[in-house]
Amino acid sequence: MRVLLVSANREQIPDPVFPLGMAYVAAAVEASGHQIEVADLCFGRRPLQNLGAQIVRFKPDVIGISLRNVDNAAYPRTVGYLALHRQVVDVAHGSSDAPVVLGGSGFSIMPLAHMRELNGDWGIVGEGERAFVALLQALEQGDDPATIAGVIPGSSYTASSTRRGLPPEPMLDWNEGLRPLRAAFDYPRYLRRGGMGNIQTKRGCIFKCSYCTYPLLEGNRFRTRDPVDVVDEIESLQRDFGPHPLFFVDSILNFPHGHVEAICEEILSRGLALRWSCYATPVKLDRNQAKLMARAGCEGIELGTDAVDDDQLARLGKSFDVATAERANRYCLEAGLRVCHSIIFGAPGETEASVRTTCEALVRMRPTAVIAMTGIRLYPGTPLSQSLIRTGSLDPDEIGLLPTFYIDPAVAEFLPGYLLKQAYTAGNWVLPGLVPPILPRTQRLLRGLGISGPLWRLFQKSFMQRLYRAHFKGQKTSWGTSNASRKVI
Ligand code: B12
Ligand code: SF4
Repeated sequence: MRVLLVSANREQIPDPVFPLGMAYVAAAVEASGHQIEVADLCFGRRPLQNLGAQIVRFKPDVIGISLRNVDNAAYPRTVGYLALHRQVVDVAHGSSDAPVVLGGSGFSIMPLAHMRELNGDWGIVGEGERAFVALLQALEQGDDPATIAGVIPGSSYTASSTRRGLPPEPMLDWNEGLRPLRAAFDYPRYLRRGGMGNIQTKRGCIFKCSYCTYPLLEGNRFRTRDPVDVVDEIESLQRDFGPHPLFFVDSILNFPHGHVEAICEEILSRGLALRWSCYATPVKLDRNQAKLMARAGCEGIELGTDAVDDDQLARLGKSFDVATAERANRYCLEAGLRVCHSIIFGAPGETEASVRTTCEALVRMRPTAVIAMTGIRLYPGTPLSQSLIRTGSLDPDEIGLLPTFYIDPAVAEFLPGYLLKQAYTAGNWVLPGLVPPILPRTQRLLRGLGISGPLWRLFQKSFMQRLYRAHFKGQKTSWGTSNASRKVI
């Protein structure tokens, strides 16, 4: 079959992100003998016109569309991507009769709402490598794709026939050795535009943080990849595209204990000079781990700390306490790693006192940077949403494509002013929903100077204070729709 895969993401803040998930799906589709083309809409001025022309020329039998982001999950300056996604699907339908299959992380968080809003013919929830290939096979053979695990039908679905045999296991088996088909994309363009190369060493997360979608998207157990295979891929990336910074896209790279250690040892044994960064948990982050990561080229980690107050950590379902977070922070700084803490203010139970406790601890810990969210974007199926629904505080219909945020009423008024003051005084904070982290023109300037990798590692107090004093109202900060309508509970 002729299969066109479309990556709809045009967001370039904080940097353009290479569509790794779609590159995995492309590899699986090509390996199963289909003819593929990709349309990556990230760059260029006329993505929709180009897409239409490509569809007319290529005449695909099936069009798969990857929807990565729903919105920027930031309050109150929310940016949504639904309008762009609608245009992309409309172009696909308008240029061809081929069935449109929706997938990707953004889609998978709210598949039914996306199917309703975007009029897809089929949707694939979760990992696409196996389910999409099985769907193509079913379409080719006239079987009913709706019986495949992970596949959901669109509104025009009428059962045609019944598939024989068991549905395939929807999860990828790393032992198959599948590698993302980067060659089908303009990977170097992402690097030129300041993006990082990306690589995945495992899927899943065993933790149960109250608001988090990652276990829902990737599964609630870790499926780790052979460290030798990971470093083989890293080595070929650096050879094929020249030295460039990498981001490990794992939910958390440093857990389970031993996995990142094995990857670092392999990097060191091959003498690779790398620059990389990752998400990490304070859990079991010890001195040795921090030192080893630094020696293997880690230049910064983003710790999912969320709060530095024991009661608040417990309420957020975190699996560590303040002492562990402070120790992890210290070990990383001692090892020469830059540390950015992700913090969420306004979760249930937050009080002015707990906000102050977290802020004071962050001053004491002297991290490189802090990314602080005001309120929590609610997603279906997370422990937090389920508990708010159980207690009658939230109607399930309120969680949708137009974001609903939870901010504890006890701090709703207090937070914005207080956080802005904290950020201004500290000079190393990003407040994504209150102050745009970076304006596109500044980003272009920095990237034009050859600066890549996470920008938070470069924060200077004087620059950040100028940023906070500037007037942002009305400025376009992203490719999405600014101030997408939203609700707060
Ligand atoms: C790593 C990461 C980042 C890194 C990326 C670094 C890099 N260079 O790669 C950074 C920090 C830059 C980042 C930024 C942002 N991110 Co982010 N990120 C992630 C994370 C943890 C992993 C993404 C990833 O690469 N996964 C690995 C690949 C292999 O998986 P995948 O993309 O899901 O693809 C699989 C399936 O989805 C499916 N699939 C994908 N495409 C297709 C297509 C078809 C046709 C089919 C059938 C299937 C299919 O099959 C794939 C293979 O199994 C996810 C959370 C998660 N666990 O998924 C959030 C996530 C994608 N991010 C999210 C968001 C919101 C953002 C930001 C908007 C945040 C912000 N305010 O700045 C920005 C946007 C940046 C941009 N330019 O788009 C959200 C998106 C959903 C939402 N809420 O809108 C997620 C899901 C986290 C969440 N909150 O739930 N992110
Ligand atoms: S916040 Fe991090 S540790 Fe917690 S469930 Fe999500 S990915 Fe896992």
